[in-house]
Amino acid sequence: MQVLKAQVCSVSRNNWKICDLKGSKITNADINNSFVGESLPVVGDFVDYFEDDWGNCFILKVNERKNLLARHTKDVDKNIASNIDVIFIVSSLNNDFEIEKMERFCLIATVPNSKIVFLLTKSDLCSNIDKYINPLKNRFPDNKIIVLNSKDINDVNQLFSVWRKNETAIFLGSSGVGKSTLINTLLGAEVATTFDVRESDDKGRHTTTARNMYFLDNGRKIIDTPGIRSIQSAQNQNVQLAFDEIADLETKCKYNNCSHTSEDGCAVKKALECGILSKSEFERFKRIQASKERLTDKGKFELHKQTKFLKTKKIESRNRKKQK
Ligand SMILES: Nc1nc2c(ncn2[C@@H]2O[C@H](COP(=O)(O)OP(=O)(O)OP(=O)(O)O)[C@@H](O)[C@H]2O)c(=O)[nH]1
Ligand SMILES: [Mg+2]
Ligand SMILES: [Zn+2]
Repeated sequence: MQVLKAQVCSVSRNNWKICDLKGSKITNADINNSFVGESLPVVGDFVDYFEDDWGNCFILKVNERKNLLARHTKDVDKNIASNIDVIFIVSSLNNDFEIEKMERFCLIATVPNSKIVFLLTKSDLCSNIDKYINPLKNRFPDNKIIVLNSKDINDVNQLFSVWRKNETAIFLGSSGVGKSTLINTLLGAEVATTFDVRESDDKGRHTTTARNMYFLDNGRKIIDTPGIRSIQSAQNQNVQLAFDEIADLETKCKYNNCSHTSEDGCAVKKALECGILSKSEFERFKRIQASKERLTDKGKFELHKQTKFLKTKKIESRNRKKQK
């Protein structure tokens, strides 16, 4: 059996597509029965795979990730993408804009070895841009903000000032903010489906359902994602980070035994620096954590669910073989 290398370029529920490193040849892939790893492959992952005599591809393992974007929910599907250099948090300049929502996206985007840039879309439809930019600047003074019309290539070219050749970027944001529209403008073709937002409140209709990576001619890669439902609105939500969100930050540090003081790749430090986490909040978290002896181990739970999924797959494939 010859072990080959590829990158995961599309994930939709439990369907994976892999491609060669230039993105020219794309094939469906399944998870091999012997798959080992803490979590299932996500878009952006470099993987080892093999091809059987019938041309079917099976993923054997995920190579070490530079970083992993994930969110904490009760869903199984909490991992978003990996190996990202630039995270564009996208919002439109209209009623859908909420600073609390940007904070939540920032939390997801706080991963090692990457930078966060805000994209404010639909500038062509907005008459008071300052109303949106000013609070964002106040909240995140260190992050770049780009204002644009997603359909205008001259505007979209601004992205290349923060996104270099051979870097991978991702669009994160609510439904309807123009993530797929940006993809189409970048590629100069209608490769991603887009759909009008609701007029009453500017909310999108969850048009994109898969995570897809696209290859630009200049060596850059871009990932389109579905609008995240749980971050649809932060109204009536406590702005402070939830307990499990801070716990989640700690799992994103580069080193397992990180002391969150001077290590590089420390996600907690990064969150403190960019202002989504305050020092007092973090102190409070540590106190509560110390007093809680049996903190539910989300990681183990997640792993348990994924192992269960793989087991089910094994049984299915065994049954298929029996039927043959
Ligand atoms: N005028 C204008 N319309 C825009 C702009 N960006 C996006 N749109 C429109 O907004 C609607 C939603 O855009 P999409 O690209 O589908 O949004 P999305 O973020 O991909 O949404 P989901 O796939 O549902 O997460 C479409 O009708 C787009 O044409 C913009 O900058 N200006
Ligand atoms: Mg879309
Ligand atoms: Zn740390």
